[in-house]
Amino acid sequence: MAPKRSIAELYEAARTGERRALGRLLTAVERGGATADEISELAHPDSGTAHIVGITGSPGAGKSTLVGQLVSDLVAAGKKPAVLAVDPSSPLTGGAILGDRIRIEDGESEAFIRSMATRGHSGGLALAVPLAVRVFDAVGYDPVIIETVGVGQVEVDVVGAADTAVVVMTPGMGDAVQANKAGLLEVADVFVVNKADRPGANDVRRDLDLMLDLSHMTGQESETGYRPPIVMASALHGDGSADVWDAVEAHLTHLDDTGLRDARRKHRMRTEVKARLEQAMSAAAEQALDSDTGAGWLSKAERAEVAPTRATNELLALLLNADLSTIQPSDEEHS
Ligand SMILES: Nc1nc2c(ncn2[C@@H]2O[C@H](COP(=O)(O)OP(=O)(O)OP(=O)(O)O)[C@@H](O)[C@H]2O)c(=O)[nH]1
Ligand SMILES: [Mg+2]
Repeated sequence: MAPKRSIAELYEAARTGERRALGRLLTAVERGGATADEISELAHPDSGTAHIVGITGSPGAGKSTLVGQLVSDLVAAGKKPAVLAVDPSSPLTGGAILGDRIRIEDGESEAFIRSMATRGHSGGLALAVPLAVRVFDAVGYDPVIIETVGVGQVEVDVVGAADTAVVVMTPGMGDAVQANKAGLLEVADVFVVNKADRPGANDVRRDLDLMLDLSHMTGQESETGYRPPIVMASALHGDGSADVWDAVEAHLTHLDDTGLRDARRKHRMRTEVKARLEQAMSAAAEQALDSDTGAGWLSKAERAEVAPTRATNELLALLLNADLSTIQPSDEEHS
């Protein structure tokens, strides 16, 4: 058996195109902890060029079908796309893997498709997705496509932090209204009305157009003159994917022309560091509570000798004086 390779060795192998090494790095990214941090240190200097595209929309909207089509088109055009299909581990689906429906033809080995499970903790997603994207970028994949169901705030954040956010809708069920409620209207750079082979597709388009008219004065259109296009598609039948990608590329051109791509990068960095900070702070809070001092303040509060506010402030003072670098995420965060 070959000796176990170090993270640095795996990274170098992934850089030269070894898919198995890349797969192992991504598994480590998913687990988080110190190994994931090491991967981040290695990959960061090599990353920053890939076009990051988020694709979201309600369950079953046809995201994976569309992504599969886009990947075929991109590979045919000589590109090296990567796809990260984020699995929200929904109790409803029993954590069924979203990426399963992304079908890749034989010979399309230039593409790399990966499903990422979050194992029930939303903090993991906020940390693992940006790092996985960074790894894909660093080892030479471009574009990097993230597929996620647009249900929770974390998913909206993930997609909103992409260079280009694509929101997929379908006829019926008031999708446009739902997307508006979920906050997807603000983050969308391109709208796709998929399943345009079904009745009602034009109604969705009209609803969306109206909503864009209404948000016109406050949204990005008034600031930059960019109005998210609405692209009709029937991904299952191979229709519209080329138009979708044209719109995605036009958006990237818009970002470059206006200097907004840098703003997206900054926003992305802030979102990632904030998520890391929040996770570190939460781990630190647990540690403080488990310490002797923490137990002391807790029992004082229980005996009504101090109010919980006082106990909190005392522990907070302790935390802010502590060396945060010595605080490691607790084990259950990563198991
Ligand atoms: N009629 C029609 N059906 C489609 C179209 N695109 C996808 N579908 C079907 O819709 C169903 C869901 O497609 P997926 O691509 O898995 O949808 P998804 O948004 O990735 O689903 P989740 O990842 O589970 O949220 C499948 O049965 C597809 O065959 C389309 O353009 N027209
Ligand atoms: Mg899917």
